Amino acid sequence: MKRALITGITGQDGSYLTEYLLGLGYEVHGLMRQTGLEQIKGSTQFGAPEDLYERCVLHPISLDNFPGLYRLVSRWQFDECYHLAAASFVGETLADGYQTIQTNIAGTHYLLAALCEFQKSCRFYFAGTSEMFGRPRAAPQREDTPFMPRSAYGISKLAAFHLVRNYRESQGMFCCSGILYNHESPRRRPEFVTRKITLAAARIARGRQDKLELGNLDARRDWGWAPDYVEAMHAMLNHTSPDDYVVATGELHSVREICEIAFARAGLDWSKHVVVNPMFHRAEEPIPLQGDSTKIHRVTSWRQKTRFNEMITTMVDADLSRI
Ligand code: G4F
Repeated sequence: MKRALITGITGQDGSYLTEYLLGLGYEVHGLMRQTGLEQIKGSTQFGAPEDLYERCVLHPISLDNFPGLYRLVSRWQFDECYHLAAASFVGETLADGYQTIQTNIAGTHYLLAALCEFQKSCRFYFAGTSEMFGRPRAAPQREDTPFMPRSAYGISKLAAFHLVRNYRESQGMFCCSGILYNHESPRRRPEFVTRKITLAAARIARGRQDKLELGNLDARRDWGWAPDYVEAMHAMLNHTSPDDYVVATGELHSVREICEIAFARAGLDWSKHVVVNPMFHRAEEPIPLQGDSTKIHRVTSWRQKTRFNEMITTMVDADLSRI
């Protein structure tokens, strides 16, 4: 039986990856913060199965607890480590980004250093992001497109990405980074725009809310389905050699399109409920974040299965049934 360690196990991706790996017969271990069970209850409110974490071995160690990480990795042998934990909200200013930069870079370095010391053969996945491209010079972006991060989050992820590459090249470790574009699901936290919209559509349909305030309706992103993307992470670590891969749909859609699909699914006219609030506005780049996944398609059998419309309607249905 293979044993995997997941950091960020209670997040959207961590919960889907846990289900996927348990289904493949893995023994799954997860890192969580000391706040313990309360945090787990918090994550199940977004729709992970109630007993999911009872089927795992949980370790209450935060990423800044280097002695704790060191002890864990010296005691347990892991076949695969999925490093998903991160401070992950893009909409903060650089001046407020100290915590993001500290957590995302140092946490990755701690974990890699401990694995390198005690179990170099453990395969390591790092959750990179399209935010590393930030202000891209060309679209669609591929693995060789120059990085130009424009947020504390993107900068921290890019620094960690280079750490991962260095452990691969200088220490010979099996380290991969997935450069994942936006990926969504009913377990997405409501501060992200897809879930903010699907939840509001459901609440308005149920008479719990009247208006939804959004930023730029013309903002476009390459949005994929989170359960598909965790399968890409596993495919990378189970390939014959380590590398970095863009994981994206290659399609662009706008915030307005999400509103149209989500509100229609809830039986509503979006234009009667959505209002623009400049407080949520973020400057959009002239060249969009749009990924080219040719490489992972060529090298592994991974394919995206769920399309944009289905993703949004599934999220609305989940929110309608929860309210
Ligand atoms: O849902 P978002 O907040 O996601 P964002 O900023 O693209 O970040 C997500 O994807 C990244 C790429 O994979 C990850 F690195 C990151 O961790 C996270 O998962 O915003 C999406 C778009 C943006 O263009 C934003 O300006 O929606 C636009 N938007 C328009 N109105 C809004 C709103 N975003 C939010 N959160 N709230 C609004 O009212």
